[in-house]
Amino acid sequence: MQLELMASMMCADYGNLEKEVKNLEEGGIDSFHIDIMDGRYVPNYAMSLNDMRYIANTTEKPLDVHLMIEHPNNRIQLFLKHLRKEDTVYIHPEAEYHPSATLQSIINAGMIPGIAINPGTSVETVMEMLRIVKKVLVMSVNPGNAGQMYLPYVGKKITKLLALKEDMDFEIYWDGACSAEKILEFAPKGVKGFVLGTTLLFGRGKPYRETLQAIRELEF
Ligand code: S6P
Ligand code: MG
Repeated sequence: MQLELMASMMCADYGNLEKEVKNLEEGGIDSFHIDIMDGRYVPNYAMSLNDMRYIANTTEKPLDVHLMIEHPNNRIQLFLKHLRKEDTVYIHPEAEYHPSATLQSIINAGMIPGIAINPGTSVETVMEMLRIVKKVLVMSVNPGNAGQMYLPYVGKKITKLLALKEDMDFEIYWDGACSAEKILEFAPKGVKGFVLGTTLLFGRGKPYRETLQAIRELEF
């Protein structure tokens, strides 16, 4: 199984953003993970619309847009109009009254619909949305910040999702504190992709190419 590796761009060096994008591309990254925050749904701001547009104009690789904003339905078109068909948009179901309507807007615009599931959110509460989405982003930390500790109870939820993914036709992705150990443990079970942040990729003093190659060579 070909692993998908996404770079968490809130962890990148903003003094050299274009160079960061190019180095990641040359290193073999599959897509760029864009953490959009509104300071309300999560206690941080991180990236915003202009950062997303800049990266969209700098690369032809897909974007993986993770909306951590209240009521995404009110603002979804602002994001969708800058995206391409191969891009994914994740919403947090708790952040909207009618999240399935927001997912439908993503589908209607031609992008790939996804939901992000917080550590404290159960599979049961998002069951109906699993029928709509193509991707499920499992948060193994609480959303809002990079560099947090892995929350071990999330593992049980991944096991539940793995049992549902074939019938309900979605893929599972990992976001938060992603280490080589976690990839080694969860990729063979069927987790399709991993968001790489400060734990494994950024600020480690190693060229991205070296890190990404080492991940691709992990033996499952
Ligand atoms: C967290 C965000 C994530 C982080 C990523 C950072 O709210 O959704 O995408 O940026 O988890 O990775 P790490 O290895 O620093 O936890
Ligand atoms: Mg994220």
